[in-house]
Amino acid sequence: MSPIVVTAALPYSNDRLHLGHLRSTYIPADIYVRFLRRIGEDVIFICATDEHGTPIALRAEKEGISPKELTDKYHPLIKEELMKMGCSFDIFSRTTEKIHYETTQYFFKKLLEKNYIYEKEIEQLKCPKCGKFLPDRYVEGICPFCGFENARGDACDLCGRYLRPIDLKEPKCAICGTRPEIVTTKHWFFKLTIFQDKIKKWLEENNSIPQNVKNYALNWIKEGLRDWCITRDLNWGVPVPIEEAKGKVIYVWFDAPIGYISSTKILFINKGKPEEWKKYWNGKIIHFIGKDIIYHHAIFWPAMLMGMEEFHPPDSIVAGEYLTLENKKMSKSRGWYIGIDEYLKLFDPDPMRYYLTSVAPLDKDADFSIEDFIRRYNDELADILGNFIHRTLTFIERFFNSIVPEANLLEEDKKLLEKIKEVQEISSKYIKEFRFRDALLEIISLAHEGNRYLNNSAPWIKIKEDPKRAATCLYVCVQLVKALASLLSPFLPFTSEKIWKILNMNSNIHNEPWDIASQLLPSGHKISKSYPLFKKIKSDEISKIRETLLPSKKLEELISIDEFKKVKISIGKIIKAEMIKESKDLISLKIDVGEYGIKSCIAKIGKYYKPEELIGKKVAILLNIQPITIFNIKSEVMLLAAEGENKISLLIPDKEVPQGSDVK
Ligand code: B3M
Ligand code: ZN
Repeated sequence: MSPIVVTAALPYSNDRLHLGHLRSTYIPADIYVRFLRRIGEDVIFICATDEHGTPIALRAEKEGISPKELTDKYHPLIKEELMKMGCSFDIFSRTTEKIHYETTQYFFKKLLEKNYIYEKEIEQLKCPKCGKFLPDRYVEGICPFCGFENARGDACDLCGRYLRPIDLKEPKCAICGTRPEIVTTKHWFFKLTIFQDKIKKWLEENNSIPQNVKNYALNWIKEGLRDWCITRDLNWGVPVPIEEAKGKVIYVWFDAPIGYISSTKILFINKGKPEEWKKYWNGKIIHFIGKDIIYHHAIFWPAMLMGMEEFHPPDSIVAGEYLTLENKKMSKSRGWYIGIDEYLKLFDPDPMRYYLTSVAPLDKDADFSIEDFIRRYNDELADILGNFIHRTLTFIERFFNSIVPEANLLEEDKKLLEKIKEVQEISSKYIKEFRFRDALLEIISLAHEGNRYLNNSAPWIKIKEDPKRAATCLYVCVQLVKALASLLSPFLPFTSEKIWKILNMNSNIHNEPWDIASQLLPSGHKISKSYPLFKKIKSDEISKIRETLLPSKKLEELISIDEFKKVKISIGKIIKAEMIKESKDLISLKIDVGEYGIKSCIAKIGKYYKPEELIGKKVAILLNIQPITIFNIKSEVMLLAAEGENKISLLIPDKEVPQGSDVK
């Protein structure tokens, strides 16, 4: 049995985490590890906070504190909220540990000795106003690949590509907004290019790397890799361990993944076995990450490991796709997200673990909506799972004095008991394939079947006419309850412990072998008192939940009714529409606004509407706006539209009204 290291991406220690992080990375990783432990694998689960780099330096600078003060503040908060969600790390360390610095410098020196690192004069951005170099996130601008307007100097959030600050179009200093100038300095580069073929081969031949990760990475390789600048002019980070590089630090994306190794070292130093970490890094390595950092884990990191020679590239990289909130992209800066701490004020961890796992497969985007969360909490957790368990156990309490009754199994009973074993096997197969949703649905199907069986067998009626049949039914049901407690343990660890306790099992379910699910509870076993596991959410509680969880947009300034009356909005009919050729997405319109006349209008909707489909539409327009001229065409009115995520929708009256109708 080969030892296994499972890692979860190291969160930057500059902010609290939200549901998106849980969904993409931490819950899947935790499910996987809890499962491996139960099947008896020798696994360690590693995480830490990532404490270097411009995300930290920048935020500290904005708050007027030192980077270390900032990370000291967030490390314990992040650790606590992940632990509260049930993440069962063996260690949650920090990249500011001494061992981490030493390990990172060791990597640098060894790769330098092997000639995989070389130095080169390069052009860099410097802010003339701040007088500072602008590495990575110190610059913002337009992505040269996809045109995304808020790309950062190290990566584009939209297309996921890794960037250099000088690649950005229209760069701006992130601190003061000044346009930076270009200067030359010396930096150190990792020869990524010579690993290109090796990485390609490794990706193509490795069947346990999920397809989404492979596709992204192989596409980037097709575009061609570039050598990678791994030093920065910054005073926060691991110092470059050579004399000529005084004052420079190692790039955060070089040191962060090494954090997986340094944290493993610390784990075993703490256990008093300082050499033991090697055994694990010679075993299987599985990284859980969010999709935005595939490049770093599937390209940079394997190349570093290959270059070191004493390590091998990861065995798998599991990347969770994005989670939207009410169908809009989550964004910390715009305040549109649900923090873990906010969620935990209202609910236990398990309902969220359940929702985030079952909402969509990990390699597909998913959405969190409060309505859906409450519906699934009530319908699936309370009505199906919770109810089945509670009913079974209270019937046993009531009719059989809390003692598991004797059974005379008929064919249908045996069939249902066999189902336990099937689910135990298939869910195990799915978890091994990182198909956590499929596994969970299989397990929950046991509760569905249990409910159906319980309703059909109606032991509360049978207890009078055919008590033996009632006994058999409840015997079968309690076996399902036990199976559920066991099989759910990776997914809903707290609920599973509760059920295990109610079943009056003395052991810790998390230490029991996976196949205990199908070992039958003997007749005569006494159970403890049951209680409802999930309290149903009532409809009058919903608005409070919404208010607590969902950020609401703050209105800056209120206006009076008289001010609003100055605004003239009317309905107009589009009678002419053509693309403005010189532009990418501007459409020139003529709009008939009844008694207000025919108005010209330029609308930036070419990405979403074709000119021909606009003709004849009645739309809302703002009439009394100051006219402007674009491409020599006058625009007298403004087209009103609702703006969604990558979507624009014109406002069209619900009932037929003549053009020129006022909107009030
Ligand atoms: N600190 C977090 C992120 O970019 C980054 C992960 C490091 S994993 C080695 O989301
Ligand atoms: Zn500046």
